[in-house]
Amino acid sequence: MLMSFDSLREFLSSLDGIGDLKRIKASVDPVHELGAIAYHSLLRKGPALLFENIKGYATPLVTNVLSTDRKVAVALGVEGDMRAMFEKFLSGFRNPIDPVEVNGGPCKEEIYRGEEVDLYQFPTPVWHEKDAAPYLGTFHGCITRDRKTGDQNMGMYRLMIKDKKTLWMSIHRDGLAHYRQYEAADEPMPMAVAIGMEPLLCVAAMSPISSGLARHAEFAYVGGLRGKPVPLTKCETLDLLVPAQSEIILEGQVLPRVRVDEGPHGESHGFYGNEKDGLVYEVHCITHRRKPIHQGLICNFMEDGGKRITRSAVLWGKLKSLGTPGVVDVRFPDPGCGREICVVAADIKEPGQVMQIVETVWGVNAMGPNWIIVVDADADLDDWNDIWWRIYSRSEPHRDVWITPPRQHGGHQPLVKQGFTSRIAIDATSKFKGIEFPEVNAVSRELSQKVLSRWAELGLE
Ligand SMILES: Cc1cc2nc3c(=O)[nH]c(=O)nc-3n(C[C@H](O)[C@H](O)[C@H](O)COP(=O)(O)O)c2cc1C
Ligand SMILES: [Mn+2]
Repeated sequence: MLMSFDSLREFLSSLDGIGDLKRIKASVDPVHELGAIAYHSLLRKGPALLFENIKGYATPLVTNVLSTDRKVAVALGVEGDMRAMFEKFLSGFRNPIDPVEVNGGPCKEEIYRGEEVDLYQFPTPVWHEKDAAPYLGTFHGCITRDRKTGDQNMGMYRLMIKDKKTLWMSIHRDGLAHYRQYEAADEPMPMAVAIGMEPLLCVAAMSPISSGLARHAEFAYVGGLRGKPVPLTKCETLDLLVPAQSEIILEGQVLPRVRVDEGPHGESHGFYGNEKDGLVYEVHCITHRRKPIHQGLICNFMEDGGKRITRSAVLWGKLKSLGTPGVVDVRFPDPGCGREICVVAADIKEPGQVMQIVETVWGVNAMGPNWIIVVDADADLDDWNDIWWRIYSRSEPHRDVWITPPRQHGGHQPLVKQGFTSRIAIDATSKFKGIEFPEVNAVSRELSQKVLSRWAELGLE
């Protein structure tokens, strides 16, 4: 089943084929209830959820499309272990393919302009109980153009519905850099929003992809991943190109010199947050497929989107290119919101090697993580029971835990909002600890396989 997908629909039918898409026919309230169902299904590593009967709406909404390793593997067209996924993810950077421009496209099957524009036409959830409003943009791409070079960028910046034509947004990085150019010229910034994209395009929108890939960076990257160009089509009212296969496109402009207090909204660090420098996006045209599928996610430290995999892949690639000795695997697990906690598995052969690894990870990753745990090469990085067991049994706090003085930090969690925090590294390996560790008493792999092959026969399935 190695393939690439042109559209969200194709991807969903592939998930359906392996039993990883659940159609929910029961009536569900978009205010709080839908988000809570999505959250509990995430915790249970459930399938993608297609809500077909959202109270008050005919349009369905899909969520949790990349919430498990298996679904990310399908999106990447990879079979095999996490390392195969890392390599595939990185291949898009190595071999980018420029997008192609096409005429029209499915995203233009229906077009609404001016007074016909109504953002409330879609079943947009109030995802968390204390969110200020429905959030229409939670797993999408905001597309803007560099005012000087003409290059396009696509980033995922959340969008809160203010009224039927207005969204408030929280925007940083490349999108904000574009905005500042327009604001300096006292012009509104043209922006298009694509919702319901083939999921790798969402992965590109949520990843820092611009550098080194020149024009249309996010689209060239996904073209590289898919081995074929992403078809883009012209907006109806803006000089911007958007993915032609999208379910829904918004066209509009971000106002210069206007700031609003956006939020609160549940954020990926696990707390509510608001953006005091929020921007105002006015929508003047909506195009969409006939019978569109709306899409979104509930933000939490554990969320849809697979960032624990994509961020791990980026670090893996950097450590590999630097030839960091001994590193065999890395992971940014969900509880660290995919960025603040890093677990590294390494084959330790020399004294001091663990510290060398820690400093390299901090060196290549200026924004974090502020927690690093180094474990032996045989650890299961996806199993917190295993990691915690190693922390308590292989590290002595006075000797194997290192804490730095506070330094600049890009994290957005409440404690470090001022931009400073200290960092901690834990050497939870068994090497150079002054003892020969006794043998581990877990059931061996061979014996495990043998008894597990009898599981059904024993009536345990
Ligand atoms: C679900 C989700 C929501 C996000 N919301 C925001 C947001 O509201 N504002 C923001 O600046 N970044 C947000 N991000 C992070 C950006 O998407 C990320 O920094 C990305 O690199 C931005 O694109 P850019 O590098 O092209 O600017 C979010 C990421 C995810 C996965
Ligand atoms: Mn970018």
